[in-house]
Amino acid sequence: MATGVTKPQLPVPVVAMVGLVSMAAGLAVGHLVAGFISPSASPFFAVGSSAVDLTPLWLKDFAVRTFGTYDKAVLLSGMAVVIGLLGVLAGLLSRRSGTPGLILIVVLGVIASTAVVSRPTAGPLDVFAPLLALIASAGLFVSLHRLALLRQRPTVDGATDMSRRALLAESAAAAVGACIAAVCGQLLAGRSGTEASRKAVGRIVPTVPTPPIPPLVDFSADGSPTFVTSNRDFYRIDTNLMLPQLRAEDWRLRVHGMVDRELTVTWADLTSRKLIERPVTMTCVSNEVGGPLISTAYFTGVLLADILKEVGVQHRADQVFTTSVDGWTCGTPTETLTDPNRQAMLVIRMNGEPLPIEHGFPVRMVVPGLYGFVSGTKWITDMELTTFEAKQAYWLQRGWAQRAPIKTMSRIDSPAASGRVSANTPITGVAWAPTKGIEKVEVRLDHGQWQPAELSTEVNVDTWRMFRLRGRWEPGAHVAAVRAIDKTGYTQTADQVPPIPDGASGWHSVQFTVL
Ligand SMILES: Nc1nc2c(c(=O)[nH]1)N[C@H]1C(S)=C(S)[C@@H](COP(=O)(O)O)O[C@H]1N2
Ligand SMILES: [Mo]
Repeated sequence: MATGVTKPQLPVPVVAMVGLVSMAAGLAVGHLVAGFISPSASPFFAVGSSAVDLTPLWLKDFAVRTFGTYDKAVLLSGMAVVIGLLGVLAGLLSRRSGTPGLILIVVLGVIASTAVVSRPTAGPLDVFAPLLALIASAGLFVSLHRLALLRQRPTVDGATDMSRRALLAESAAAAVGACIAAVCGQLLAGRSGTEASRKAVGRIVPTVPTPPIPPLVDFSADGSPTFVTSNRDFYRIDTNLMLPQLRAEDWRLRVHGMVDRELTVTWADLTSRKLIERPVTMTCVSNEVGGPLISTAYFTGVLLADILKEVGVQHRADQVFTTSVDGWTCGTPTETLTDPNRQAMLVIRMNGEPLPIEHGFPVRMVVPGLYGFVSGTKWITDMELTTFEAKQAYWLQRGWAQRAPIKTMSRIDSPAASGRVSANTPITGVAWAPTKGIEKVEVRLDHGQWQPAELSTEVNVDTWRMFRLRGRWEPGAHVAAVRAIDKTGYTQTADQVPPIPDGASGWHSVQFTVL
């Protein structure tokens, strides 16, 4: 077909590079500007956070199941690849004229700006980060594209070579500049002084001395978890791509809504109150049968029952609706938090040190017996007494349950799945039924009789308990299953229930081979 070819087509590698470099430079500029304004204004992270919030249930479930706690790294890398490809696409659309690529960049810039301004914590200045990102990206694209066209123009002298060199030089400079900008943005975002504030908190001593850990609380020598999970190994689940930065001295908790007297708690106020310390087992509703999302720590804090008594809860307020500094929300039954036997806490210390930032520094909630998504608000800043009818929390809006007590469950830790062990290797693991307590654990080998396992010392009913079954197993392949019986008399059933909407259940079993 003979159309009058007026403009030459730019080569694919050239336009791909132009698009990619422009896109990367824009994102980096946005990240740098966000470093000055607020880390959550970074277009890259804002788009990622919006993606997390918009992720459909099945996909989130798949991501956690497949990538576990690496799901964030996977999301961020995936985003980087997709954005890179969009940059390449902007280039490929612009082999003749730069207009289509420019339009794509503007559209993406508008999407990123929308993501930034619709973050729950967005400030009025935040929009400048994506806006300057858009200007940088579009400007660079136009400029590089013009150089590329110049380079293409047929000339007899050395002009082609010169514009080729100019194009390469400008692209390289932009790429290097982008890297520097991104790194600087990252450094600026981390300069908030939160870690310094955490160090400065110093020693927090419980008002009420903690009983020492009794002997024989675990069978870790035989492969069960240790009774206390170190802060480093404690599972972590949240929607945050960047950790919220909140200094203890800036922290405030407003307790309001259906109360007789509103209250604002400061760090100094909180730490001058009666501080109790006790071990609590926490677990995530997303934990699969046999999964790792369960840990135990000594938590120090103020009883929520005391605070709620002080504000005077009105009787219709059946929900305590808490919000963290990044806008995540959580709904907890009021009756659970006011129950004096429950010992729900505002926590400031974990295993003897100030809360690690990723576990909610400076203050979080811990409620024995409830899954984290309905009780464990980290970086907590707001507590509203309201009704379940009036307000829906983050995960409830996404299809998870409104009320979610932790189910009685057990897990085999040793032998490991498909493990190859010697004939006298004990079968050990952990069982939990927070607020109820574990009465008995039974293990079954090769679909035989259920046999009672030995139990570790109970520390309190809110913590997990280890089990161990000793024996001599025949050489060859075996399958072991476990079930727990709690102190209400309930025995775990074989029904395999998936985590959605209120927690997985079913017997955990492992196959292993005796050598
Ligand atoms: N601010 C905030 N708090 C949160 C979450 C969150 O996404 N954001 N996730 C909750 C969930 S689902 C769980 S299981 C617990 C996990 O606490 P951890 O990370 O300290 O183990 O925190 C809860 N608190
Ligand atoms: Mo969770």
